[in-house]
Amino acid sequence: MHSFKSIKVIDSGKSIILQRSDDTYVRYHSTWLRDNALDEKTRDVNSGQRLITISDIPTNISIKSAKLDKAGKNIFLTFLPENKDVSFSTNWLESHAYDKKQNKEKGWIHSDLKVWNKDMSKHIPIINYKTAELNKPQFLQWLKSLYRYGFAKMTGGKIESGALIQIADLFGYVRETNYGKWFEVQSEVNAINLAYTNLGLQAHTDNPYRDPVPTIQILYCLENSVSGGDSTVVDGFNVALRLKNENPDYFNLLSKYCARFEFNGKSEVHLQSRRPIIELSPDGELITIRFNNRSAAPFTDVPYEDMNNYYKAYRAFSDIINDPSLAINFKLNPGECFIIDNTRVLHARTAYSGEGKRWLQGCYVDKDGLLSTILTLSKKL
Ligand code: NM2
Ligand code: OGA
Ligand code: ZN
Repeated sequence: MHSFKSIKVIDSGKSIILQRSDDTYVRYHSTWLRDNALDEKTRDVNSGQRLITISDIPTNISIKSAKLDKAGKNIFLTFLPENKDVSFSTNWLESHAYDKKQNKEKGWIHSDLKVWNKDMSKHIPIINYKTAELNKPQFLQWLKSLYRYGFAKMTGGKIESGALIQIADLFGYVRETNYGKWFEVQSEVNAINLAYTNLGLQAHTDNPYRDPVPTIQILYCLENSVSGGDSTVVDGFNVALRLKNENPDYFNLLSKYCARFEFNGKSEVHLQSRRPIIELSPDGELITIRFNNRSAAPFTDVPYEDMNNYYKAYRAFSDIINDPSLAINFKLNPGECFIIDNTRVLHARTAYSGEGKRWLQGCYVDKDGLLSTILTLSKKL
């Protein structure tokens, strides 16, 4: 619960300044406040959506008066030239404050996320399918962990084809691609993708050649009686942070230039993308890792002068990805699956052969649905 001690109009009505109980200050602009007014002429009561456009706000807008209630819990503003009264709660203002130090360091990560290494092997977020269905508080905790670590496991699923879709339906919506609503990960003759062979696969993110890239991936085991075929997951954000720590120039090269990715199989599909291996938002947030040796296209967006170092950086990134101290290893059993944030966590498998069969199914799910489920479930519980 926040409260303010004082309020003042400053800058000829173009802003207000509020004094907090700890004597720090926070400012807001008149245009920003008017744009974000919460009254029913500005925000539709049913949808919560904004009814006005930015063009509707007078360019000469200013704040005529600003008052604070006794408890310091609400503020009351009058805007000119509309002569419009608007109020805001202190809590709303604090949770939307922008008058603060901006994070300028490249490669920061959201405070809800936690990077991990091999040590997480002992506390992998794991839930039983039935529990996930029936115990919503436990399910919510598990979803939050999936978001926080970009990795979680589920056990006790049905050993039947398509069971993974029931898991996807628990928290989101399947993203259908040319590989289908879900795909069979099995060794095939004349495989259209190396994933459909018995070869080992270096840790990678899926489908970097797709735009937008698939966000959540479920890999579900129906049979795994071969020798080999073990799974590995690696936190790509941790890899990127370690690269930055060891060699900031390498980190910069991989985030500054676009790589290219391509899938041009014999089937009727030709996918291409142009994105950095380490993608940062304009304000430096680490947002997406794209890494897949099988689908990297020739890099043509790195200047000649930087290509040597770019390759050194690419190799250094790969070496960290291969470092066993960052990896969690396990063998999936029938009815088990793992779920990863494909924009962050890489996955690998060892080669397999011999007697028996290995049959996984995979699908992609949109991450916005996961976040939405976390928020709505949190409100409900
Ligand atoms: N599969 C399994 O991104 C990739 O090409 C990895 C994806 C074919 C959907 C394999
Ligand atoms: C994939 C993949 C891993 C496995 O299908 O994308 O990486 O364990 N498979 O077969
Ligand atoms: Zn894969």
